[in-house]
Amino acid sequence: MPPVLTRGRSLRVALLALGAAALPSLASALPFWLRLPENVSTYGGQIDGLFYLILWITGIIFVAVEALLLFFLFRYRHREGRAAKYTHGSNRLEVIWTIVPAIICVVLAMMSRRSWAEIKQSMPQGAMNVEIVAEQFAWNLRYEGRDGKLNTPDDVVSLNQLHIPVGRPVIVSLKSKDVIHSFFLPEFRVKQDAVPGMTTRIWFEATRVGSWEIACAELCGLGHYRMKGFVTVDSPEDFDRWLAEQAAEAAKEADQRS
Ligand SMILES: [Cu+2]
Repeated sequence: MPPVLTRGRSLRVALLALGAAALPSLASALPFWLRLPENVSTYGGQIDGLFYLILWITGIIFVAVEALLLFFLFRYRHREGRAAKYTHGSNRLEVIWTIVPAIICVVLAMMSRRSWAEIKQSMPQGAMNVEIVAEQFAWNLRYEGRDGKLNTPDDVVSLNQLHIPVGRPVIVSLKSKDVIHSFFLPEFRVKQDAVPGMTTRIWFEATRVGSWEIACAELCGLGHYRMKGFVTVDSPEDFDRWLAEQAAEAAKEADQRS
């Protein structure tokens, strides 16, 4: 027996199909200065689709409202001998412009819910773990060493240099030593506050090799502008080599000290 399509289900399927068909074309119709930066994250496309959809809806409403405002300013300008008329307004119009935005908000919430659950509420399997501690004005990074566990003697630490392998999810445990910072990777569509006294977990996965910037997106003090790091996405072999080099260097330094 074919699956029964209830009314709610058909509506959802129709909305998703409409969204899937319309979203890719939304970005290409925008001028370059309204487009988002390059996307190198597996879930970036979903987020961009929602952003562009909201931008189009609010953009069209903004232009229509401003055009009407100008039209009415001109149409009902002062003229000698024309008296103002008092009106109670229109109940029907008020119901329409209350219900239409409410429906738009509910549809957007339904469309965002799935992405939110996927990105924020569950962590991927087989991910690499990195601990990042923000402080005024730097990013302290800690990688799991050969044992695949964090906070053991073979951990590798680095300052402001985040290296990750391409095609493997990374889970970041984010902390702060002093004030609230915000870990921002624009090209990965990642932005998360680092709050003193708590650990926040986020994940992302790179789709291509390259180098981009880590920014702090929270005004965290006088040196906020120079709280900058770099994220380098390596091939898995290059990443393993980099991690081994860092571990060897740390071991040499420890030897020299003792
Ligand atoms: Cu900061």
